[in-house]
Amino acid sequence: MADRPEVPPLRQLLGEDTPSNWGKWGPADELGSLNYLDAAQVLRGVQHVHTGETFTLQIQMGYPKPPGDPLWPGRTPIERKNVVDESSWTRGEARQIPGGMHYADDTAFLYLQGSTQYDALGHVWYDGKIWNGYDAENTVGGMKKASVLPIGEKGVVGRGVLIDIARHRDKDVLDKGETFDHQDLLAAAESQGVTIEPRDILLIRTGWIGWWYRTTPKEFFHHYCEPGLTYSRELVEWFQRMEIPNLVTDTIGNEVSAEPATGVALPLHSALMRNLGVAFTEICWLDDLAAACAADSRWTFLYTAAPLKVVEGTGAPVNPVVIR
Ligand code: UVW
Repeated sequence: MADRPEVPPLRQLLGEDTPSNWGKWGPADELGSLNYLDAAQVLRGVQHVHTGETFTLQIQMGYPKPPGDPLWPGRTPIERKNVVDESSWTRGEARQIPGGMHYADDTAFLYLQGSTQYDALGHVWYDGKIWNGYDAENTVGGMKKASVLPIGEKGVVGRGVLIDIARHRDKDVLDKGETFDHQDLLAAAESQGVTIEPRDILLIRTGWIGWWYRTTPKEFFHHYCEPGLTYSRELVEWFQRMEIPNLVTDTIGNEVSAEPATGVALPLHSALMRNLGVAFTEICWLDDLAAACAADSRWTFLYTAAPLKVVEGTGAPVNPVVIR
């Protein structure tokens, strides 16, 4: 049998001295780099509203026809079930309400990461520790620490900047496994005529989710490897130095699925989310926003979002709203 190259453990890839923000906001912190988004950042974001156009960044939940919803392999789409409707009264099953109002009710089974979502900071870990050094035992049976709840309680508001890597590379969508790093982001920003500033909420468009709706699941998942940011020590240091609070992309995983040099899966989840406390927002719809930004060459705006306040949740659906 041919030798298979060893995939190094995360600790080895990232190094023992990997950049970390653990303890920066105290031993009880569960918000991580979202702490950077104070009132001054909200007011800075407001300064980038010029026309009042609004854009919602969530994809539809329960897309009604093929291909359905884009999901990380192994997750299943929302199962929404109507349990009360007009037929409940026709059949005489529903309770009469004084005044005669009728109503409809639904239930839903869903993966909390099964649509546009915020990951809880404790969503991923290695070496038995989640964000801020909390023991991974806190994830058992529900997240007792670093769940999505503190993000929902806070709300995420600040200046957003969109970097359109697909447009920069003159493509509708990046190729499977295609990578880019912070230097590419800076080059794309320069060509867009925008500067990424400290504490910006960083939105990156690859065209990947748009492609989901134009192709078939078979093609999408064939040799599955999403395009995206790829790990380097310099990139992690750049995120830390720039105090980026939130990474928002139109991919399912916010980074290339496997780091090309070593094959390590999703190392930036650990390097940025676990170690720096950067909030991850995934599966966003950025095509309409990008088209508007390109049309008037304005790539900054007010970004607002608040994931659902799911107690002990590993993540939660969200519909971010951008105001230009
Ligand atoms: C995984 O948890 C694997 O991915 P995501 O952060 O995209 O939900």
